[in-house]
Amino acid sequence: MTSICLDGTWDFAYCETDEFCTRFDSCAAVPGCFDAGSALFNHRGVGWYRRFVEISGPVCMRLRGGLALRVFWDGAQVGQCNLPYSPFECEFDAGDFGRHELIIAADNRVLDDPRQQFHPFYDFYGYGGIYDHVEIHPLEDGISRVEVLPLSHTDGTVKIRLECRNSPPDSVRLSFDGKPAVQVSYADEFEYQVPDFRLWTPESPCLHTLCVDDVEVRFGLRTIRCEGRDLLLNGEKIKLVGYNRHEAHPQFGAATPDALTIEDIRKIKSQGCNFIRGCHYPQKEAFLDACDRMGILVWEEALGWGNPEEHLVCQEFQQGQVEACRQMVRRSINHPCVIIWGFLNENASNKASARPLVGRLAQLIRATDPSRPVTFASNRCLRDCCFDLVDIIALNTYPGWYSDVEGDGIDVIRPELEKLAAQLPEKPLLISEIGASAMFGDHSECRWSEEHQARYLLEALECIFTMERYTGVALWQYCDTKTYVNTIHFYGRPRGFNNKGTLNEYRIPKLAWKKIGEFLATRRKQT
Ligand code: ADA
Repeated sequence: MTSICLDGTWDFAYCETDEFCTRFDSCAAVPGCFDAGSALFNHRGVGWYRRFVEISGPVCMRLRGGLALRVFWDGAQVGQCNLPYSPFECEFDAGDFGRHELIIAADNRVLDDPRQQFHPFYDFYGYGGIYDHVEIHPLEDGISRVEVLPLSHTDGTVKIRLECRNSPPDSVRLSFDGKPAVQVSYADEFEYQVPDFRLWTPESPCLHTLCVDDVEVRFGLRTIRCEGRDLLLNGEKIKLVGYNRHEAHPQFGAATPDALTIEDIRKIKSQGCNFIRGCHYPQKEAFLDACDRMGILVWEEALGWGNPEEHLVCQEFQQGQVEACRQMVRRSINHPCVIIWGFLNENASNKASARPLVGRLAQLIRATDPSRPVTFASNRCLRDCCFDLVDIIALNTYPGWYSDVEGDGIDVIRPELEKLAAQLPEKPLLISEIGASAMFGDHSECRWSEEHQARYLLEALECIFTMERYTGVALWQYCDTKTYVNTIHFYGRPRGFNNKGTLNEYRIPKLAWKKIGEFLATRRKQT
């Protein structure tokens, strides 16, 4: 199954409506976001991308973009994805061998309609374009998909799941790590012991390959499960320490170059962290690959942000969420770095009407992948009524930052975290967001200064390390990120950015970054 990568310079046109475009008067990079560049900065409309491809017969095209994509092949629509950031597979018949016209329309218009998956009030910019590499491959008979789910970290047993195109063969060839293949009878699902297995851990992220007939996948052998208040990685209690990270950069939008993504992960790892929450949508493949290789533990989540009751009860919204979770799990299931599945960040989970959707998504994910815990990040904290539906309790809390308090607000962090720890049910408890804004270069020592932010985040970290009850923390956030200005966030988002990054949007460190590095280095020496 040889994929053709379609990255490069495509013909391009921009229109304000979605009328089919025939005049391509410009060019654009794929991957790329048309509204991040100077010509169409902040525009909302439809970007039309075109190129020609030589391929024939039944094919599958993989792409990821926003906010809504439509795919046209020789003028006819062959696919559509209304799920922003979602890894999308588009299958169609490419026809006879020859030169075919491929057009992808990326629509970034945002409607405030409950049926939509992206909303104007989300606190991150909804870029228009093709966010990730575009690949196309011929669909051939035989094995079409291989999933490997680790079952045991002690004897190396995995569950192998196979999918076939057309009728399954009687037997398949299995080869681990390039070793001589063994022939086994075909089954949709079976258990197997990986020969000479090595565990995947953050310290030693060993990876294996499995080749089933002609399909090769990479996987890591590790287990992750909840036991009482603890999260166990390979049977041992683990503390997660890291950041929330958006896939964004002012010059590239959501279509960040892989080099930047990999460098971000390297920085986070070398600072002494072991965890990234990929907020608030499915991640790009290069991110997951790099986390697999560098030993970073990942929380991957489906798109959602502060969705009110009105969205949660809307049939079309629910259907979109179900499909987004399905696509995310299907795409990322073999990545050992992913240890937590999430969805619906800060939904109205204090309302009973949230329970059907939260419960449905958790069940759906577990049915496809019973090997990882499921959660959502709650900002309803003690008022939440959905914690019984998920495996980990994850809280977004900003004590002393958003709350109205005297002074710098830092001394309220510990009491607040103690209060939450004392009152929440017996499940692993994670702080999925905590942070304070700092304007890059502000050294006034007041709120919004780099000094204040550094003190705030150090206190949060100190609490997490000294309070046994907490399974970990994802600080908010790795770097500053572009958001909307004309919404409810206006007063808290100077420059149109969420300024709670420990680096600015160009990855230049603020004081907090340096201080957190020192803090983690000292802790490493002590243990
Ligand atoms: C929320 C949300 C984040 C961000 C943050 C903030 O918790 O999940 O996306 O908006 O608040 O900066 O206020």
